[in-house]
Amino acid sequence: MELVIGTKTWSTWSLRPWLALKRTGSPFTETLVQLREVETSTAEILKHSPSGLVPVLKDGDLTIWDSLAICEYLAERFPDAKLWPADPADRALARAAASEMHSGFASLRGECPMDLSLRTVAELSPATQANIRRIVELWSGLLERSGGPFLLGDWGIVDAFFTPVATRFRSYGVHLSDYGDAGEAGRYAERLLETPEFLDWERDAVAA
Ligand SMILES: N[C@@H](CCC(=O)N[C@@H](CS)C(=O)NCC(=O)O)C(=O)O
Repeated sequence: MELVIGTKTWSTWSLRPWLALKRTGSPFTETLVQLREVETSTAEILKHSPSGLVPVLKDGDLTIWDSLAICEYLAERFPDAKLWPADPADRALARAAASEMHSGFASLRGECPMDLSLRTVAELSPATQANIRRIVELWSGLLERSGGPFLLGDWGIVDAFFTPVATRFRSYGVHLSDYGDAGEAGRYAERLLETPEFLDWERDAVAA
């Protein structure tokens, strides 16, 4: 299997399936495309990706070009990794939360792009503040239901989807207690940044 990803400091969409694939324990080839290189990025990505975007997973003849579709494929290909919860209701909630991240929170994504090397305190727009309040509400509700430590109990794809959000909160000095968090959401964000898989990704990003 080959996973084509973008620059580790910035590529949130690449981080998600990379974490999931690492979790499976299956060996894979990682192909890194440097993003934001005006002369080369687009052409390099198009060598691998019909959509012109990374990440892309290649498995034999198969090419999958979207982060959520890649994660779904990994969950089916590696059932022992339990990347989605076993319980149907929990699985539906995990999918709803991951999908909300995949298609939503545009203001937060636009205003606070992932940059693992950045530490600042940002003035956030009302729309971004509303996104953060919704994330706190979502995380708190799921953590209360599951009892943690991750959103639906054990770490899974839904947690991979929110890991870039946790890096944004750290980079932009966001304190979740200012957005309705009684403590659990903030502790969850810290937990996401302490998984061995994320620490490996971050080490590679810093070394690059
Ligand atoms: N919906 C896609 C979004 C992928 C995406 O936007 N990828 C960005 C990098 S994080 C990209 O390839 N941008 C092209 C570029 O920067 O040249 C997914 O979930 O995989």
